[in-house]
Amino acid sequence: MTTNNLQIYKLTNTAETTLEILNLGASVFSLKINDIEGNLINIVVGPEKKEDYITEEYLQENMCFGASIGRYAGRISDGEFKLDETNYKLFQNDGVHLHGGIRGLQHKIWNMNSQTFGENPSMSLSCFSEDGEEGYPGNLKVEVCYTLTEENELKIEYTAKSDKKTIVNLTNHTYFNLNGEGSVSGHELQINAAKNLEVDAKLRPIGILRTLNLETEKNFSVSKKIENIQVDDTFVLDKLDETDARVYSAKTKIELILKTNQPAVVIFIPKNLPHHWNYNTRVSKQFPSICLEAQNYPDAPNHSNFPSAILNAGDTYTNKISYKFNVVKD
Ligand code: FUC
Repeated sequence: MTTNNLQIYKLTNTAETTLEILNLGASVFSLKINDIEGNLINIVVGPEKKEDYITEEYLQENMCFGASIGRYAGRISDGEFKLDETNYKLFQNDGVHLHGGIRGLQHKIWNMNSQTFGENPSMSLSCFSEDGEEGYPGNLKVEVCYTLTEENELKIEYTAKSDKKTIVNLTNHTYFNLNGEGSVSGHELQINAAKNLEVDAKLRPIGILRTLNLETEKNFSVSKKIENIQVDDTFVLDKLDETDARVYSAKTKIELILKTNQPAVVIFIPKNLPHHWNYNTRVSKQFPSICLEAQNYPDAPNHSNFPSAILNAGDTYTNKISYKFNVVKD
């Protein structure tokens, strides 16, 4: 892959909000939004240059900045699963198949299909994963549609179709920082989830849904400030409310509301980010960003009590994610 293959596409709505999408991984490269004082700030954290996304370090780190992830987002234990009495072996590293493996969709160049301008601008990109790639059955066609509404809602819709029975779990992996700089410690977080998934030392789900008690520092069912803690957890969405999660910064007064048709959200607040490249915003070394990855449960193909991740031949998989941004006025 060369730099010549890399393209950035832009959507701008009438509120001046601008979204940039990189064709590598159909990744959210930046999202610039007006804060309470009318300053346009980039609330998406990622490598500064598009060329950074095709370095060997980028591939190895697999941090998936802004990326569309698949064929299976999250972990699959031992890189194995069974479908109709057939065992499938996937690429794995130390007992874990992560984010679709080393040739996951996040490392492919996606095709630009179409783009609309004016009000509620949108774009659609697609990619293809052939039968047997990384060990998955079925030729899989994947499409993503990004829409930026006039109300500052970023709508992401993934669809996928296979010619054979397979498993699929896609998500978007954007790192947000609602201050456009510094740390997300101090942002408020609320997740409409009473349970998370219990995992082993390699972060592989063991099949148990754990009720979060109120004292647990990772219980965000009531809005609270993000402290200096690393979070890498799957929250099981209650689905009792209109919204699924909310992040808010009192500094910029920017609020992010997540809504999805998915059963879970993986919240990822890394302690640090890799140092191989510069970042596009001046983030702190510690707790610089938060990802809200709407998806099915990791390792669902290996747990009969988890929602099914099976996609039958000819059926359409759909994952709808809405990140709505409001500037809260007192
Ligand atoms: C999240 C996490 C992983 C990983 C990755 C980049 O999905 O669950 O642990 O580090 O993102």
